[in-house]
Amino acid sequence: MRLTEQQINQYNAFGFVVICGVFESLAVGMIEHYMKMRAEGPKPGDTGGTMDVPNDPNHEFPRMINMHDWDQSTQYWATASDLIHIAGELIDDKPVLCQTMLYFKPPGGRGQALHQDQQYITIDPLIGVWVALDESDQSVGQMIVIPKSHQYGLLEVEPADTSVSFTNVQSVIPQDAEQVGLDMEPGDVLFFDGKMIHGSYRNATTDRWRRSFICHYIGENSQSFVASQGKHVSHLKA
Ligand SMILES: O=C(O)CCC(=O)C(=O)O
Repeated sequence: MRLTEQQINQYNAFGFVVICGVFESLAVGMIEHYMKMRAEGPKPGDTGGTMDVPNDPNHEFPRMINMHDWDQSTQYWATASDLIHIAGELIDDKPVLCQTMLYFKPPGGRGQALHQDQQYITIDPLIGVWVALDESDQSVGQMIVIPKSHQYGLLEVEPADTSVSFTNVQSVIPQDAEQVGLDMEPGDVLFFDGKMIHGSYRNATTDRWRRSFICHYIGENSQSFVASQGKHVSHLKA
C-alpha cells in the first residue's frame, strides 16, 4: 500500500492521518486473540490506571504493553508490511518497532488524558500507530487529536483529572487548541507524530468496548533527546 501525496501532506501539516481499512480483515481475530490472552491473567507491564477510582473496569482489563516481546502474533501484526511501509513513508526513514500496547477500554472505562507521546518516549522522530479494533466514536471515548499541535514543540506536563483518565498526567494544552474526535471503523489506522497532542475520554457506554492495538516506531536514524525540566511525565510534581 502506497500513500498519496495528499495523505503525506496531511500528516506533515496536521500531525496525523487516518488510513481506512488497513487492518479490516484482521480486527476480529485480533480481538479474539487478545481477549483470550487477557483472560490468562496478569502480563508484564499491565496498566490498570490510578487506584483512586476502584470501580474503573480498566482494573479488570488492564492495558497490555510490549506484547511483541513475548507474543509471536503481536510481533507479526506490529511488523505487518502495510504498517511498516506507511510509517516509513511518513517518517522518511526505516521504521524500528519500539513499543506495542493493547488498550481494552471496556464499557465505563476511563480514557487517557491528552498528551504528547514524546513526553513519555524521548526519541525523535517517533510515530504512533493506533489501530481501531472496534467501532470507535464519541460515546466509546474515541481518539481525540489536536490538529497541528506537533508544531508547538514539546510542552509542559501537569496533573490530569483521574476521574476521567486512567493516567495522572497530561500535557498543558495551548489556549487556542481545538480538540477533534476521530470516528473510526474496525481496521482503520491512525498514524500520528510523537508531538501531536492526543488522548481520549471515558467510554460512556454500558455495552460497547473500544479495543485498540497501538504501536510506536522510531526511525533507524532517530535520536534520543533529554526533555527539558517539566516536559516529561516523570517530572510531574507529586
Ligand atoms: O487509546 C487511547 O485512548 C489513547 C492511546 C494513547 O494516547 C497512546 O497510545 O499514546
